[in-house]
Amino acid sequence: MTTTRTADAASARAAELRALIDRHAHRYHVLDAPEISDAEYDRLFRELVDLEAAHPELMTPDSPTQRVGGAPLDSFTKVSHRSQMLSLDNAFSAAEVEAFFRRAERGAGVVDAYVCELKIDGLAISLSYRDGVLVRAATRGDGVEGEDVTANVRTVRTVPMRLKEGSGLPDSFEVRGEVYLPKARFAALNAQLEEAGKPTYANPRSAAAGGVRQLDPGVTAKRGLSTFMYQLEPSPPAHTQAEVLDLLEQAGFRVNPHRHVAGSLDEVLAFIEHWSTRRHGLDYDTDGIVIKVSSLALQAELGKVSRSPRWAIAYKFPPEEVETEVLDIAVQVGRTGAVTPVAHLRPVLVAGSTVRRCTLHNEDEVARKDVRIGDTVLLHKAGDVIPEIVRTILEKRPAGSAAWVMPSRCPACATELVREVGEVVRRCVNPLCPAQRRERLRHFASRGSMNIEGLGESIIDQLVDAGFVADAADLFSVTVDQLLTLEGFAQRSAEKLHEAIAARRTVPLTRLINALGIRHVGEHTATLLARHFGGMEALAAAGAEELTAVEGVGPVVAESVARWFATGEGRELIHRLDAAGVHAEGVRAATGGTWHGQSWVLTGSMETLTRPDAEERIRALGASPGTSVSKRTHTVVAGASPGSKLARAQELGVRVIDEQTFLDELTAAGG
Ligand code: 1X8
Repeated sequence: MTTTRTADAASARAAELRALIDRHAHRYHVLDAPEISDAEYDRLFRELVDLEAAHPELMTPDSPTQRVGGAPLDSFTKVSHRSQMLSLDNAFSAAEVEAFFRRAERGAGVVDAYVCELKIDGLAISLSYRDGVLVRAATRGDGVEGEDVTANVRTVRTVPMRLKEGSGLPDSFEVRGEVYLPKARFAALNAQLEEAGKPTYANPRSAAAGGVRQLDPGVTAKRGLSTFMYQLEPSPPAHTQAEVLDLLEQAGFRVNPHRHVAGSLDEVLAFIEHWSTRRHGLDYDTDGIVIKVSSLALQAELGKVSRSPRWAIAYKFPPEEVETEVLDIAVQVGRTGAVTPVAHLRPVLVAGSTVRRCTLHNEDEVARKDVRIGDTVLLHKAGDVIPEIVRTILEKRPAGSAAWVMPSRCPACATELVREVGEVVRRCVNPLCPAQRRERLRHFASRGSMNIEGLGESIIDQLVDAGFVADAADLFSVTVDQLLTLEGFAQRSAEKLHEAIAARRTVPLTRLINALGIRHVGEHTATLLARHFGGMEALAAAGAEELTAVEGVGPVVAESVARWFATGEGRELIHRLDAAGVHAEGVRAATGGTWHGQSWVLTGSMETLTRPDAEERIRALGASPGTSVSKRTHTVVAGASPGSKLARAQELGVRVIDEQTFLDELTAAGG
């Protein structure tokens, strides 16, 4: 019991927990070698949160619990760097790297070693430590002054809040490096933004910058940023750049493992060659190789010219832009009726894979780029992942070509397409459109939805063409005999697919919600809705207002969900799926609860309840315990020594009650 612990024991345990959590977080995030399970880690973390809540005087600014919170900032303060953050000169060829070698050796005499490092396409940051504790994080800015982004950078798991003991680093120093967003995170973030109908990021770099320059650290915390550090300012006790990297690693910073000490130009060129193709297999963007004179004494001797060091250069990989031809621009009808122009391309290899098609997003985008059928275009991959037409090469445009025009009718059902005010997409609004049906069925069966094994797109097409299936519910009444009439099926394969479909009559609620194909609802939103409502009936009964109260669900999404369940189509499908025996598993027994759909936030410590107990009682009444205060928060319960959440609640006019009132309301609500 934290409340009966003596102050000394509590203080000792808090220190112990901090050390344990730091150690395991480092093993997990930096070394990629966890020693304990996630659940065990969460348990330690939870214990520290509770302990600090019970003994606020034990809270320290470097506590791992401080990574998550922090009140949103209004703007960033300017801060000066300890010394100028330099920018690198570029080299675009082996000859230019050789010229750099000659310049360096002319200035410094013999250079025995160069360090080659991957150039990370992220955002430069500088971290200041004093007596082993992170005190400030700043963006590069103009190199002399940057912005104070400490609250945000504290949420980045690879940034140590406190250095390991005996790291041998100076009492006060800056360490510099890059913050970046892993490619996989970038793809997931954009998918989520697209799902919510919000603008997407052009590449991981801009998504990382958006994450660091966030006014709300809570948003930064969720983005999944990572870091690689490479410079120490001042540099003693190291004598070489190679030692600097080792020292940083030992102190607990994440340092890129792909580094190489080279003794000759040939060795440097071989390193460049090695990574020129292999870089596409990394989980982060690299746009070049940084080559540095390793000796720090020689670096000092070489100095800088204007804003660039004479002891380093950045070899830039040739941009991965390739030319190809637009064979056709087709339009695709999505499951929600959105009509998207898609360029069909002469197949080309770019950033490690062959590209045949590329979305042009919408008609405005086609017009802006003036891409035409027959054009030769420059193609690249945004964030090394998503193919994108950079521009058309006008000099190569064939004579007599015409600007592309969006069809005015649906290519599948000839219904007049509608473009709503303020929208960039045109939609087919015919709910019976065969193209939409087909896409909805594909989506229903797909891996992220019902995940029906063996039910791929071509079989769905066959089932629709044969007239066996018109909507998702029909899938469950397809017979083995019907399957046998389709091309490519034999007794065994027909039975297998029949069984696979039947096996997915019961799926997790998240999958079933996602499978419905509601506009703006993908895996992410489906998870939020499933967690909140616990069952399809509760979700179907919720109005737009109640949906908006779900954390992470905005008014556009709420409106879309409410409308779907209110229309004949939605109701009918739910009813037919139900009749076909399709159900969500693990549905909460009691739907509703007196506080159903409300978000309650706890701050400060309580005398009679531990935080987990309080949260459990909130959940039992159908509400969800939230971690941050927003306009949608129903109530904030303020215990002793409440934190910034109380101030935030007051600012937003959210209802605040004390512990006794909370207990009274729990009792009154039957909790
Ligand atoms: C910029 C970068 C450097 C390194 C990696 N990525 C970058 N974007 C490195 O040295 N490993 S150094 C640098 C700079 O000095 N502007």
